[in-house]
Amino acid sequence: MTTPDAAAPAETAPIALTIAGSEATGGAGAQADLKTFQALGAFGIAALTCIVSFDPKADWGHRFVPVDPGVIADQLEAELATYDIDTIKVGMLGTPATIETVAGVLRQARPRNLVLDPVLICKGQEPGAALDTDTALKEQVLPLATFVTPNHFESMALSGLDAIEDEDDLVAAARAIHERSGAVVLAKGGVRLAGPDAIDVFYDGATLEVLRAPKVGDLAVSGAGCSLAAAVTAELAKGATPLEAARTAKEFVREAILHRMPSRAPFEAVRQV
Ligand code: PXL
Repeated sequence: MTTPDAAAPAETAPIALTIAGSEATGGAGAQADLKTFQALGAFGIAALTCIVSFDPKADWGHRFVPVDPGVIADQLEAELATYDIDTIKVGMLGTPATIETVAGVLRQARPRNLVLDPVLICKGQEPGAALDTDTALKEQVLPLATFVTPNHFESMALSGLDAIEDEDDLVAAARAIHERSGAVVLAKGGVRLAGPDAIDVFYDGATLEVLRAPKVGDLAVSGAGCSLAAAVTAELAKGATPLEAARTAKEFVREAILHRMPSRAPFEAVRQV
């Protein structure tokens, strides 16, 4: 970075807002999003929707505390008043009340790019509550999304397919999710599909591209999905096309997995470089 001239007017930068949960240990959630935005040269902003704290006394399960919807609305009010924001990522929302609040703000704000990482189930939530949350997310937020990044499980839930076992299935899921939502889809196979490569399927209604990279290992790394969607968001904020954004994001996350952070938890976390 060059040092700006002290007397010159301040120069603006691409802005990326994430509406997401805090994952206290810094692997996933808003922390991963902000690190990704910074690494890719976007000015990062976050509205926190919930606080997740793993419980080392209980098999590292998720403790989940929602942020009061009024406080979520306050954060978004401050952010939208401070900057012109046209690129937003939505991560974990967590409750129907949060979804109601966030969807209401997004319907007003109408960002040019709305990247939805459709986090459907978080361990630590009651199954009944999770079902309500999933329905609300599909009904209220998915129709607003311009780009959606479902993982293996979420691709089944959003496409209605019973099983996704290979590349052809993932392509069918990506097509079905596009038909349903109208959004650009980047469906992630990750370590869930057999074979030497981690594959993701990009489909925007016209272009279908299977993105491939050699698997780094056979274990899922915490924060990979959050960072992929955040990298897409940063690239869109910088003016990339959706396909360029997807390609850059895949490469960025592969690097973050290669540089993963070891810990005492039973999983490693991505490290954005
Ligand atoms: O990786 C999904 C995810 C997203 N957001 C938050 C999380 C997690 C998983 O732990 O805690 C806040």
